[in-house]
Amino acid sequence: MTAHRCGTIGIAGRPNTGKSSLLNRLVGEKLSIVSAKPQTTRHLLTGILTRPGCQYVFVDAPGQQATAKNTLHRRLNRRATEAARDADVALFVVEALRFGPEDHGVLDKIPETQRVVVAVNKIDLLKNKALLIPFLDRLSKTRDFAAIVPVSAKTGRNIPELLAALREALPEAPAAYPPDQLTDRDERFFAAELLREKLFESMGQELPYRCEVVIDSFREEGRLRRIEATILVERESQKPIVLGARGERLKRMASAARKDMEKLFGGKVYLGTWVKVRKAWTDDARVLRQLGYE
Ligand SMILES: Nc1nc2c(ncn2[C@@H]2O[C@H](COP(=O)(O)OP(=O)(O)OP(=O)(O)O)[C@@H](O)[C@H]2O)c(=O)[nH]1
Ligand SMILES: [Mg+2]
Repeated sequence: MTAHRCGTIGIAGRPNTGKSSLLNRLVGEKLSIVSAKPQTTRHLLTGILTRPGCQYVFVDAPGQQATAKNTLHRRLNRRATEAARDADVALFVVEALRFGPEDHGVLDKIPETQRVVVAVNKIDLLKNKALLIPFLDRLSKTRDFAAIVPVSAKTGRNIPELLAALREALPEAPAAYPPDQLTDRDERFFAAELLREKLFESMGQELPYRCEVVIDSFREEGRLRRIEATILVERESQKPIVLGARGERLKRMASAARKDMEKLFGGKVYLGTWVKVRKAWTDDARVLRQLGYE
């Protein structure tokens, strides 16, 4: 019999390569928020997959940015680096046929001694599959990787192969979590994240980066979860944009978030939303600390 394996897998990569999508696909549940905009993920999130003989503890992290423009960015970059460094294995996610200076920059921050498995994601977008072979070849020369696996988080292609490669790289250890545990985060966390995802989906290029969601209260009343959330913006002028004409945009976003919460929590949700100004919070170390960005 082969020994049981268990360990942490820190997901790393530049913004938008599909790290969160991949975590969701690997654990088979939508835990991490996803958007077409870069820098969606801000918090470390554990997703646990328990299989016979192996427990995978994935840690999703913010995308590592080449240039940090404010204090928030610097905090996020630190989180990203630590997640890959402190894990048993780093899962380095790149986009198929795209390996540029930003990707190199992320790789350089992962210590040479760390075991690294590469997921070459978004292969479903490839028109000419023949180009993949030379790309994988080039990639394999940049470092001594434990494995390189082309995948698609979108279609699920080669996910079993990626899990097999990760298993090989994990240390021998007993399971660290009960087999039915899916994550280390609570419902309050997911409530905030799901609303933040709607801000990323529905608003323009700049504004989502100026917004944060804070859960003011989360109460269970019988089978109903009563949640009050505040959306923080940086300036007064941003408030009407979040609200939209007659508050329609906020209503739409809140309704979409509520539906996702009901699906994830498996019960009815009441969601109240407010918009408030917290001046320049992305550059205010004290506010960032209050918001949990150490
Ligand atoms: N076609 C295709 N799109 C993908 C795939 N994986 C992710 N995407 C898309 O890529 C975009 C970014 O996905 P995310 O999962 O948010 O990427 P991320 O690396 O977590 O991004 P950050 O958190 O911002 O660093 C989204 O629009 C996803 O739908 C894939 O395998 N195929
Ligand atoms: Mg992400």
